[in-house]
Amino acid sequence: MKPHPLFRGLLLATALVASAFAKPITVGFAQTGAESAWRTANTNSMKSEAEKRGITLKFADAQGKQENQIRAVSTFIAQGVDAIVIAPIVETGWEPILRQAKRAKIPVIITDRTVQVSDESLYACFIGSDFYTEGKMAAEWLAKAVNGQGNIVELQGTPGSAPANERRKAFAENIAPFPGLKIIDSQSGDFRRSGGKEVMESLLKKHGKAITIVYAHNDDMALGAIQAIEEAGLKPGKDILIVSIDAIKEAVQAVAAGKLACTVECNPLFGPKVYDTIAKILAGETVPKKAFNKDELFDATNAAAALPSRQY
Ligand code: GYE
Repeated sequence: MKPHPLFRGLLLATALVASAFAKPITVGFAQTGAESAWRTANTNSMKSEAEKRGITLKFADAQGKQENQIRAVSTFIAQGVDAIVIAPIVETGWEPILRQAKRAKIPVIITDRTVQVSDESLYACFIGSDFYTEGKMAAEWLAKAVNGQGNIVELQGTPGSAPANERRKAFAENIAPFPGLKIIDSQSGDFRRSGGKEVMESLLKKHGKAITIVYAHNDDMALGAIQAIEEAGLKPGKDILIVSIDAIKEAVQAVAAGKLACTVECNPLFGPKVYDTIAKILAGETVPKKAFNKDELFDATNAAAALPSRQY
């Protein structure tokens, strides 16, 4: 039976009053830094969604240093924020500060990168991508595209970070069945465009034409490597095939232009999901311990068509 219109009006008014009186919340966000276009998109998603929802966001840029992140979390605890969000630069070293947050009864949401802790109750939940699956998708796509043959150089992300660890492991394990595919060198470009370019320059000097494939742990390093390859007088996409991860718009453009062979998506736009989850936790609801975003892959077959709707 439909409720009487008057009753419906009353319900609506009650809901409005309740939301107007709901205490605005404060969230502390310890971000890694601003190393890549992926990171900028992630920061924007967290900031703009907080603004939309009237949430006070205390934002700390750790400039790539874990000690800065730990200090920021410690300040958030002292300020008594309602929830803390961390995008952990590296996987280890988090237990003491997480224990402090737990003692202060402030829920911690780990986003983007996972942590290694002996006690999973030290954080409320994880929201981000499945880095192992991304590395596996890149390896499987590559093995097929090059028929299991080639000399690979790997551009690693930040040492000790979950995406570098997982993307490295997944790729190695999934090219293992192809003895003709070899990783001849592997170095870190720290997820930066400048890092990818510098490392690629030195790898080209060291290995010359032996390199037939580049596997970059993110698009920024792949785009830097493309610059280095072009400056060395070689053709990306022809002389050297490049695969990477993130699917930032510029990389999907490079795929459409034939310079980048494929990019596996890693969606950074999870601000809405983070705040939905915080609202549930603060309301006493249980949330899944780990929630992974669904990611796809862009290559020559779908990059151009995907471009108009890419949001980062
Ligand atoms: O792939 C890279 C960024 O942690 C998933 O960090 C993130 C990675 C992303 O700098 O571009």
